[in-house]
Amino acid sequence: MNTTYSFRPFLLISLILFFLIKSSSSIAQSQKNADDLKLWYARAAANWNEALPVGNGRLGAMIFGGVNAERLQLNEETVWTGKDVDFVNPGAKAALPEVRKLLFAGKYAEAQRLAKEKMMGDKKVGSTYQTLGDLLLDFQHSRGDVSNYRRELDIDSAVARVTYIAGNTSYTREIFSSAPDQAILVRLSANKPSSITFNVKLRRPGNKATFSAANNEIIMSEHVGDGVGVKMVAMLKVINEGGTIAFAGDSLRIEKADNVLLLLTAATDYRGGDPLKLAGDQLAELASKNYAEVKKNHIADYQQYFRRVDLNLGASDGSYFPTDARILAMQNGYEDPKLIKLYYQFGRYLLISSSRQGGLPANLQGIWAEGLYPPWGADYHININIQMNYWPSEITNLSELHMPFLQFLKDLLPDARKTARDMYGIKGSVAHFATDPWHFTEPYGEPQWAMWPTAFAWGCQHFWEHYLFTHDKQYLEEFAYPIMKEAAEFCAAWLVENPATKQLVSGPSISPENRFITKNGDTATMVMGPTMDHMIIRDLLSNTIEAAQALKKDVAFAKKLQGILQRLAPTKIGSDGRIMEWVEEFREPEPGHRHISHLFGLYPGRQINKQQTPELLQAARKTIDYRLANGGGHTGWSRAWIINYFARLQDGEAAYENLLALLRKSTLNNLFDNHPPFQIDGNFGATAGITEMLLQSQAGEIQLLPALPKAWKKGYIHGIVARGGFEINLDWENGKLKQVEILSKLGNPATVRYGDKIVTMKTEKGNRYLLNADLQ
Ligand code: FUC
Repeated sequence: MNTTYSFRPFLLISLILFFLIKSSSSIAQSQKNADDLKLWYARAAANWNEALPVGNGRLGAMIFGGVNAERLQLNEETVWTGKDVDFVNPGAKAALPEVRKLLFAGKYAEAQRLAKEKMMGDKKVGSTYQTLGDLLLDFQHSRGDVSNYRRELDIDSAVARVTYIAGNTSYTREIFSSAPDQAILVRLSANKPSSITFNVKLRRPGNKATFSAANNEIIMSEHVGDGVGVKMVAMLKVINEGGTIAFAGDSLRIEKADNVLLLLTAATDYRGGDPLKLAGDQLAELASKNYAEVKKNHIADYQQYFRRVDLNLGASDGSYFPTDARILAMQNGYEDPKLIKLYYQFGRYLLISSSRQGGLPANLQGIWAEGLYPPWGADYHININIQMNYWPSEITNLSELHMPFLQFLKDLLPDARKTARDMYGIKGSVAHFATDPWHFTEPYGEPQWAMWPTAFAWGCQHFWEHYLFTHDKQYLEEFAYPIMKEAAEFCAAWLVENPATKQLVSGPSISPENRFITKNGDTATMVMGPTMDHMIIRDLLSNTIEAAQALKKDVAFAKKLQGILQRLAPTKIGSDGRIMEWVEEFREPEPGHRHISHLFGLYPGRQINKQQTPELLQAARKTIDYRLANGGGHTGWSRAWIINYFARLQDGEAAYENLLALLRKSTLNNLFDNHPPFQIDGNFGATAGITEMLLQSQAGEIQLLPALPKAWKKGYIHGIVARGGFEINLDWENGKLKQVEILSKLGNPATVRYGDKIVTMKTEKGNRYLLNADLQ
């Protein structure tokens, strides 16, 4: 791919023409409103993938912005069908030795058949995340009479706006989802009195919701999943200034108001309690408050997270154009550093808006999902996707927002213990490829994705990472370590000796969701000892040992884990120089497969690096190159992982090339990542990847600008975080470090590296240290 596109004047011209024809906004207006931290459009969303997301971690809306018909597609994070079910296959324990024997004998297809029959659970109760419903506004402005339309999402304040002129009146809709007040607010205003006339109602697909109305309120209720799921309630209150309000069928009709405020609350019984009372109490409390005050509190709450990081990658003309035009321009070869900045900060916006303490973690779609059957149930896939959601959390200074995922893993424990015991006859905790808010951990379906027992172990990496960034001993002792220990106990008992090599291997297991061709031409997936399992187990065991040492406890247990590590099958390089994914050098039916699991040790692990494992580093490079040469990176998250891989390989140009590819091929008009369809992991993975290009700290050093591409000649990133508790302000120019300011939050010593220069220094808690390009 050609990465050195230069700006082409004809593109700018074609963009201008494109938008003069397509929209009613003028270029002059566009220029006036150019802003780095706004997604904006000169037209309403034509479909869901163009709508704009707001969220407070729990309550979300996708804003379409139609002039005559506004739609807010609503979500509440606990609107799930399903229930807690136990579906361990009781025959698994007995089949386990036989499956292992077959695999050791190279009888892959037979082993797989047996595992499917005897080890998979039968999940009879389906579960899926669902929409809460829609908030619909019907304005009936006279058609053809609208100008100066603009729809925007300001990610610096987490407020969305729709503005336009109809007739001679300017209209403004302002929309946000407040965390302090747990509600979505829509404020409608106009520059002339008595101008606001519309109908408003709630709706839910499936026609099973019930509605009631009184006191300018509409209440929508449903026991979702036909009674197998949560009971949900959404409540809307309309407060008008001026004009009249009355019920009209299933809607409220507002006529000739000066301003109107719509308040929306919602609740379910997922955590107990009466949803009607929960939503009702929130609504009553909010209704007594002053709008300006509520908005101010929302913005302050949001900005305490968002404004911790500031990024500048250089100027571009792009920010004068609507966001969809900028994506189009990127697709046509234009490079737009300000769009990359917007995309980066949008990733942080999405985490702040979908993952708040006390709530569920961000699912496959964060919290934003349409309809009753979103792809993959918008569930928690734990064989890459949800882990990727949390890759940016610590490094982009959103450490608290990591907690919903850590708490969720803790909440899996009762089920994870039961599955370890009943399925494998082993102590400790285990989970397989996916789960849901009812916390199932058993495998079901096809062994190709399900027969994979290291999901929980991978999740445990996040416990240790949170500690590395915060050095919070109390958290480690009381919360994280006991869980890591249980997962390590499972792995210790799970590994078996390979009779041929005497090494310890994990299995039966897969390399997530990849397949291989056996010598006799069968396609299979299961082996004894897929590389990824060993990388994950090595990571978990090493982290657990370090945690035990930090807490000065469990000396004997740590020694036992050390012994296991010494016997664990090592990562091997194949005859073609690539890291081996499985135990043998199989032929691959899909050599560009989206999962590149066997490089876990490169990222998010820390087992492969230049200093200690140069051969593996070279082999990792070959592995990625081969995947890419065979069409790899075709899903958004896969491309995002590749950016992180190249950042860790310290190849800024390749990381940048893949970042451009992500924006060009896997990004929707609203900047959502495209799997396809929309899946949020790629947004989060790319935000992590951009950070990894600029700062790394996994190898005991704070490494500055490890993968800075030529395209980012001058810029800065302020407020990102390194392990050990350091907040970093980095500035560069002419492609070289200019200065770095390090805030020591914990008083730990710091080793700082820039290229070949290294300096080690003592620091004092709360002090800032300014170093120049020579690290002096
Ligand atoms: C993993 C991936 C798929 C998809 C799904 C939700 O299993 O292999 O591509 O992202 O999760």
